[in-house]
Amino acid sequence: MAAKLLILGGTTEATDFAATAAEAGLTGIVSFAGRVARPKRQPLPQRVGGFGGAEGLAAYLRAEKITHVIDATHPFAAQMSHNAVAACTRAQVPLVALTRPAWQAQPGDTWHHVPSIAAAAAALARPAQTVLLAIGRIHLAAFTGHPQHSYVLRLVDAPDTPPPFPQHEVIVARGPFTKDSDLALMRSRGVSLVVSKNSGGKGAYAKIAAAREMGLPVIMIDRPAIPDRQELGDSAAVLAWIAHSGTERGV
Ligand code: 3Y8
Ligand code: NAP
Repeated sequence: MAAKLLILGGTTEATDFAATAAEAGLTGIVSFAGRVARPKRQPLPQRVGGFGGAEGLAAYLRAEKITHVIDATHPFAAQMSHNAVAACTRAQVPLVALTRPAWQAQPGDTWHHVPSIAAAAAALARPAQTVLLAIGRIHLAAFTGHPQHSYVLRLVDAPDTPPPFPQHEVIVARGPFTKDSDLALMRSRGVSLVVSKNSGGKGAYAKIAAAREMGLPVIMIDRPAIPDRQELGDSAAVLAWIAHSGTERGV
């Protein structure tokens, strides 16, 4: 039976792999949660919306006769990754994660590692500053306990209600970002502190490189725990895995 892939997307790596798979003549579908108004067009057919938990995903895998799942979601999409492990075990479908390594501090970096979004908010208990809060929209509410700061908020879509911060500016922009554009943004706003997830990859790194150049501290949120699964680091390795794991199952 020919391979039919489900790519759990939402990252640069997912888009790159979808192009690789399309060029290799593979069929499949790229899946988005529906977090932003217009998800990026993919080189394969795409779907938008949750599956209804691990159970819903297992049912989807069976109904769509998916032969391989590639979890290329963001390292902070921990629930999706948990569900993918559970559903692929239940539906007996091979699963691999396409991941990118966490960023490592370079000489000149001043990082304060925190284990969670809540811990990052707690670390803002300090005198008023201008803070670049570039962690998206979903977790903004966690930071409302420190209204002394002036926040520069970067969001993919314009918010339908003003974010709950007395002093804030919304920058509506979608990555990937460049160091020069982030330097210009951070200098023009007088940013003196950056809050970031340790997302890895290139698309979100610009603010980290800009902080280093400006000698600014970064509150760096470490990644959430994700269950054990096979992890690969590039599209070619995933293509090889698809070829190999297919034969293993005798499909
Ligand atoms: C909907 C789908 C591609 C993928 C591009 C990557 C890079 C640019 C940088 C900052 C950091 C942030 C955020 C970010 C980046 C890439 C990648 C990445 C960070 C899109 C996309 C979807 C999302 C969802 C969105 C979250 C938000 C997070 C903004 C597409 C553009 C902050 C993560 O408004 C919301 O609800 C936004 C939600 C999850 C985190 C959050 O908690 O708010 N991503 N981002 C996916 C879906 O519906 O399934 O249109 O491309 C994808 C990308 N965003 O193909 O080029 O690979 O990581 N995304 C973070 O890293 O901290 C911005 O501003 O400096
Ligand atoms: P999450 O908290 O791990 O997942 C919450 C629920 O959203 C999941 O249980 C699932 O709903 C649905 N979901 C998540 N990703 C999905 C996908 N690719 N396709 C279909 N349903 C999905 O997820 P998240 O952190 O909100 O991330 C959502 C999306 O944004 C993912 O595609 C991720 O790659 C992308 N993204 C996230 C971040 C981030 O910082 N979190 C950054 C960049 C991109 P059901 O349980 O109903 O199936």
